[in-house]
Amino acid sequence: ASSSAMGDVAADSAMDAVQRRLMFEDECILVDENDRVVGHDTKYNCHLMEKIESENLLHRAFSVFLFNSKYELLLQQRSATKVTFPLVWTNTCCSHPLFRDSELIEENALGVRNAAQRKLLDELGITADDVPVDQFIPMGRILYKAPSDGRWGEHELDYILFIVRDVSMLPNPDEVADAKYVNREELKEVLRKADAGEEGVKLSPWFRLVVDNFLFKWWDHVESGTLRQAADMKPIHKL
Ligand code: DMA
Ligand code: MN
Repeated sequence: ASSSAMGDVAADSAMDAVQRRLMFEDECILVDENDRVVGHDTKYNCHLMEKIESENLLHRAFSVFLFNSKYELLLQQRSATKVTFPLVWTNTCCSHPLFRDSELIEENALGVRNAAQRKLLDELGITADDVPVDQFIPMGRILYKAPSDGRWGEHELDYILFIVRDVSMLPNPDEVADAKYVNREELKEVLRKADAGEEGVKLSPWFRLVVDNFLFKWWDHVESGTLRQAADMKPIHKL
């Protein structure tokens, strides 16, 4: 046990300083499989695969899909310094609502929408007036588990939020290596390259789950302005 503890200390001190701070400062919301709040724990503990398995830790998260007025989807490539899933391509912005009053509000997923607004600014420099909280449409909830490299991984109850807005952005290099808008054909090309194992085109597991289960049908509703009719927050899809 002591040698593995030493290994962990060495690994933690190699962690990027910005990401390490977030690992200990961010207090995630623990939920059960029905999305009822059961407690809270550090982002660090919530993403250690060993803890996820031994204590069955499940935490609440969100994934934003932002479309511009040409109905193109904004993708981001995670920075090389992210502890989990570095350099993978994924949806616009992902993170966690924190264990604080403003982000625990359950009515119409307001807490999650508040967190999404906070992280769009932090990760992409998109200001709150460009993404008003009432413009996020909670489309559904998924539950999934996915290992990253080594000790880390995800086990999340993830709220899928769509928003259609033209925005200005200034990506934060601590979080984001690259960002680009894609139309459906361009996304399909990205998927094809990822499936072929092409260098530099790895996708996050949660993005892939949403792509394979929901994205293209919801994209139709983006284009026809009928997203609110397509939303269904009642089921929790175990993927
Ligand atoms: C966590 O995202 C949320 C999902 C849906 C994977 P993240 O690792 O980007 O979190 P953070 O931005 O807080 O580091
Ligand atoms: Mn997480």
